[in-house]
Amino acid sequence: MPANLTPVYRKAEEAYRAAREPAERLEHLKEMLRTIPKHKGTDHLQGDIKRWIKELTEELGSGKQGGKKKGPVHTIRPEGAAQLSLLGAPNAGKSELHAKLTGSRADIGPYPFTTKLPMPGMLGFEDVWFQLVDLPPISSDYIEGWMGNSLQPADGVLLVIDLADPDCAEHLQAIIRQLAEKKIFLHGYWPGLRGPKPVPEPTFDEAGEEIIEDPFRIELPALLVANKSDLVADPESELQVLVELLELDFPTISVSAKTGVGCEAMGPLLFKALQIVRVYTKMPGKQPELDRPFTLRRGQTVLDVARLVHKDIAAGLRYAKIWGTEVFAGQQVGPEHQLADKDVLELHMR
Ligand SMILES: Nc1nc2c(ncn2[C@@H]2O[C@H](COP(=O)(O)OP(=O)(O)OP(=O)(O)O)[C@@H](O)[C@H]2O)c(=O)[nH]1
Ligand SMILES: [Mg+2]
Repeated sequence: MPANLTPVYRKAEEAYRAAREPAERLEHLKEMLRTIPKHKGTDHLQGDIKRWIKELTEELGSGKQGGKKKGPVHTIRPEGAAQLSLLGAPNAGKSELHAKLTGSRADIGPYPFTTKLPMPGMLGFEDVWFQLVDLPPISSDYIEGWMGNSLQPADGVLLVIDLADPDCAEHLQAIIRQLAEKKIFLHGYWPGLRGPKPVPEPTFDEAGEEIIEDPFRIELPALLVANKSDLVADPESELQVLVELLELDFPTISVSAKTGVGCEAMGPLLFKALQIVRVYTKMPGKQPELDRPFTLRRGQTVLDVARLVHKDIAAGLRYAKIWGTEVFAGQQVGPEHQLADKDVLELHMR
C-alpha cells in the first residue's frame, strides 16, 4: 500500500472503517475517492475504492438512474450484542445449526448450495442476544461476489465443518484460500480467550514512508465449529487430528445441530470470547431497569453507555454513580471509567 496519503484522505478512510451502515460506508468511500491523491502510486487503491463504490451502490439499489430495481439484501444490519456469521462448505450443516441455535426457519437440505441469501437469527444467553447470520456456502470453486460486503458488519465468524466428511480438511483449506482472495482473513484471537490480536509493528518502504494497511482488508476472529458430531465415534479426537493436521489456531467447539449436543455451550462461549459486559441503568432514587441491559465490551466506559442512551446525554455527561463487583456501592466515577459485567449506572449531567 502506498503512503503519501493526505490527512484528509486518512480521515475519510478511518470514518469508512468505523462505519457500519452500508449507506454511511458508501458516503465515506466517495469521500475517499474525492480526496485520494491521484497519482500512479495510488492507482491500485483507487481501483479498489471504485469497485467497492460499485458494489455498495448495487447493494443499496441506488443506481445512477435512481429507478434501478432494488436487489436482494446481502448486508444484515447488526442487532444485539454482536454479529456472528456462519461460514462453511456446502452441506456442513450451517443452516441446521442456525435453526437449532436461533429457532430460525433457515432452509435445510440434504444437498449442497441450499442457502442462497444471508439470513439473520438471534441466539439468547441469559439476558444477552447474539445475532447469527446464516450464509451460502463457500467451495473450492465458488464464493459469492458479495461475501466481503456481507462480512463487513460481522464481529466474528463461526466456521462450520462437517466432522464426518472425510474431505473436511480440504474444504477448510479451500475456504480459507477463497476468503483470502477476497481479502478476508480469519484468526484465533478472541479478546476473552487469547486476548486481542496484537497490532503489528509499523513497516516502512525504501523512502522511509510508513507502509499502511489495505483499508479493505477484513480480519475476523473465528471459532471452529465441528458439526455432525453425532456421526463420528470420537468427535474430540477427530477434531484434534484436524486441528493438528492443518495447524489451525482457532478455538474449537464440537456440536451436533441434529441432536443439539454441545449447542448449549455456544452462548456462554461467545459471551466469554467477546468479553461482553452488561450494564443496567437507573434513575436517581429509582430501581435499575434490569430487564434490558446495554451490552458493551470489556474496556468500554461510562461515556460509551451514555452514547448508547442518547448523544445529548453523552455530550452533557459529568459523572456517574455506579454499583457493581469492582466498585464501592454508589461510587462516583468519571466518564472514562471502565465498566464490569452487571454494573448498575446512574448517569449525571451538567
Ligand atoms: N447427522 C447430522 N446431520 C446434520 C447435522 N447438521 C446438519 N445435518 C444435515 O446435513 C444436511 C445439510 O444441512 P444444511 O444445514 O442444509 O447445510 P448447509 O451447510 O446450510 O448447506 P448449504 O446451505 O448448502 O451451504 C441436511 O440434510 C441436514 O439435516 C448434524 O449435526 N448431524
Ligand atoms: Mg444452508
